[in-house]
Amino acid sequence: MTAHGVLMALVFTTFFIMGLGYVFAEESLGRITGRPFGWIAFWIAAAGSVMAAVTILRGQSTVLYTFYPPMQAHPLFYIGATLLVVGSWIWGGIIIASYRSWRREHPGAPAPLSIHGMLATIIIWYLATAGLAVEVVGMLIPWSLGLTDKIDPLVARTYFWWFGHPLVYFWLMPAYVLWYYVLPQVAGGRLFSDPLARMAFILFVLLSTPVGFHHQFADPGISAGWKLAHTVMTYAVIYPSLVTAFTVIASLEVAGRLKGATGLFNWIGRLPWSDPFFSSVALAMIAFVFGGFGGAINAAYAMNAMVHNTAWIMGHFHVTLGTTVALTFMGATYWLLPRLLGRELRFGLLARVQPYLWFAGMTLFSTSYHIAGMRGLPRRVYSAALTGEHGASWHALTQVAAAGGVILFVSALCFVTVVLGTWVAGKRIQPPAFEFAVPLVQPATVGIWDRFGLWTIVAMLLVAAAYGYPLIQLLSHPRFGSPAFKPF
Ligand code: HAS
Ligand code: CU
Repeated sequence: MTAHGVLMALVFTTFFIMGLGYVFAEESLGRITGRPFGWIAFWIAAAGSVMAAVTILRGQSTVLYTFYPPMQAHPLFYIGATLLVVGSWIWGGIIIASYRSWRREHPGAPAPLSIHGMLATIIIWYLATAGLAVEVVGMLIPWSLGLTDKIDPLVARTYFWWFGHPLVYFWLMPAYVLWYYVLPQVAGGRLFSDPLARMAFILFVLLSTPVGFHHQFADPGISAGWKLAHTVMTYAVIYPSLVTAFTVIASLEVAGRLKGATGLFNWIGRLPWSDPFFSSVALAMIAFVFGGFGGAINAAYAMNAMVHNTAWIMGHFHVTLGTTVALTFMGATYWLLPRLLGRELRFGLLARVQPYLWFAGMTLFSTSYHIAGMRGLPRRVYSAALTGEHGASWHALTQVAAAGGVILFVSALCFVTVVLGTWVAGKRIQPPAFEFAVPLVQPATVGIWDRFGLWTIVAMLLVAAAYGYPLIQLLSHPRFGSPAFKPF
């Protein structure tokens, strides 16, 4: 389970996002400044990932992907994870350098929307990983090396969730870039509004981080007032996703109407549902209706008490991360491969079926886990036998989830088959051009949403406001600490 969580949630996403950033730097800016550093970053991140994975597979780091202390992993797990992040930091620096080099040649022009979105992602990532660095470098590594004998779980968790919530937008925003900047083009439409997209990205920069306590409602030692403040911010950060829902659907409606649809809803049928990129993203969006709705439930203090630490949460993050983000990335792979490799997609039929299989599998998996969670099935608890009074009401649901898991596995096999088949045996073709969505109205000059320096400062102030006082309060109490636990 730890390997699954770490490799899917942290490794797969980070590498895909780094690659996507390079594609946009190359295609939208015409350059990758400091390319050799990109390779250094890649190898650092790869070495770190392998290091962490080996200690997990050897059974020395059974800590799940949130690596909550006082469960303790092998030092190389934490060091490996740190190297993955260091690689991503270098990557962020390269994208920023590419942008700055482009900016010198294009004074006064707004950045291409893809780069705008990637820059916002990178700023969030730097703000978020600051918290992670304090936790991992300041607490977990010395403790796992035996330099300190106790750890304070609550303080560590607080640093972790400073990182952990913006982490989910680090995953989501590159998907949004694809929705705004590629999807309308593939669907044959226009981007409905460029400024709305830019605004949404900046709102994420501001609001992604000061929300982490919505993962710690059940934790003692953090006052209710601060939990409420983070709740309010969480509801605020839902807004840019609602804006995204509006803008992207409007863009798709434009596409359908350009293809001749005139009725209220018949534009939906005119969309290219058999194109694997389009269907992946469209299904990813439909999943996010449920993922976002569930998120709003999680964020409500009282309702959170019903779902916290239950299987509901696994249901939630398999629709959001496991479908909205992962399916968008898989769909984007179908769009990228011919362009990057100059090869036609091999096994096209599998590519067309795969997104639907994923959606079907995840519907079974996630719905049953949401329900099981409401019936109290705990998460993060190892139980091979679901027996007893409660067990019976969970058992059938976990069987449905397992059936979903089998469909997901088949879908993943289809994906890997198409990717490998295309890579080694796809028919050679002239690589199709990278074509990006054209907005209905092209922004002429730099506007308020392009002022990255300003928004970064505001975001830093918001992080300081959200975490400064609670952390001082936490650290000012006598801390006792916990010895390490290795449950397996
Ligand atoms: Fe979450 C827990 C709240 C979004 C991931 N979340 C998690 C965990 C993960 C995760 C991994 O407040 C577990 C952490 C752990 O291990 O403990 N989450 C939210 C909220 C949002 C949200 C308010 N989460 C995400 C995203 C994730 C993600 C995105 C990954 C990528 N989440 C929580 C909370 C917890 C939590 C609590 C802690 C629970 C606990 O107690 O432990 C919001 O960002 C959601 C906003 C989204 C929307 C949806 C907009 C809809 C769109 C699509 C429209 C499409 C349509 C159909 C209409 C409001 C953009 C299209 C039609 C066509 C024809 C194509
Ligand atoms: Cu969160």
